[in-house]
Amino acid sequence: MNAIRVSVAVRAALEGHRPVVALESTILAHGMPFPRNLETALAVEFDVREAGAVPATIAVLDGTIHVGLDEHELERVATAPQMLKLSRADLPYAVAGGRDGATTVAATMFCAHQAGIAVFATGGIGGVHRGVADTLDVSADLTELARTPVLVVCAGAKAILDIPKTLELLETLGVPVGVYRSDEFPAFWSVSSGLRAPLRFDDARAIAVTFRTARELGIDGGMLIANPIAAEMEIPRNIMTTLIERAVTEAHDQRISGKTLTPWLLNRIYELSEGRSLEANVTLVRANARLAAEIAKEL
Ligand code: PSU
Ligand code: MN
Repeated sequence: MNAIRVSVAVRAALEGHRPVVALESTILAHGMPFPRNLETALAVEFDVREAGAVPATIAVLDGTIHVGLDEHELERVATAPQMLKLSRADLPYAVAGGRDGATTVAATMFCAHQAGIAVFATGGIGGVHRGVADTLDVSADLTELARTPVLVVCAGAKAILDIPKTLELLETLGVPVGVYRSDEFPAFWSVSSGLRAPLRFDDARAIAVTFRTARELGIDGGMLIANPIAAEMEIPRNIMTTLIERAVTEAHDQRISGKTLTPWLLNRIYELSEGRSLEANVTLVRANARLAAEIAKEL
């Protein structure tokens, strides 16, 4: 398809059946401030390469879906003021209109699959928002996991979401959810969410074998692996809870809703935590990239 441009390095890796890890761009354009976002993008690509795989950061530039960005393109994603936030529903508009946009987990999964990439690393996924009974705000990331056969490595879900309902919906949608080397589902900055891991995996090979088995059984859709943040880097749950509740209340009072809600909450929590959350965020994304590379090698 003409709308997709796969970089030379990524195409060579795919043709040579070498491991490739997809990376999203919304976390860069809408999830972290400059210049930390660009530094993180470069560091995460470095980690994927060092672990023996080829990184493929995905974004839409001038209406073309780019799978694999060079340094100049990464800088554009990290600095352009008019980057749209693109979920699955927004991709046709951005491509048809020749626009620039960063891809969410949902859109990145879709584009990765179109390019033939099966493993994708990110920070946190979208999910069921608090107050869902009033807003029906459920991230398209969950329905994408139900329909697109890409394995997503994350650090769990932030408590800006309703984590129990997010796990319930993933189960309903038939998405296997595993936690790497823990019996508890992690909450992004925190090792603990108080919720049990639906499945537990202790090595990358077991994850890869399970994902391959889903394909062999004809079970559609993706798989979610949560990789808990390293204990020495975590921000304990009780510290985050106060900040998150304040941000969620402010968002509600200011009637922030729809696709701006997640970036708004992330930015507000960054402000409220005086940037402390950011270093933990960078650490966990890098760890997820390395685990994703190990899984991609096993596939
Ligand atoms: N959650 C995070 N960090 C993020 C996002 C979610 O902890 O950067 C981004 C991801 O790109 C995710 C998107 O796919 O927000 C979800 O947005 P929404 O809730 O509007 O679907
Ligand atoms: Mn939403």
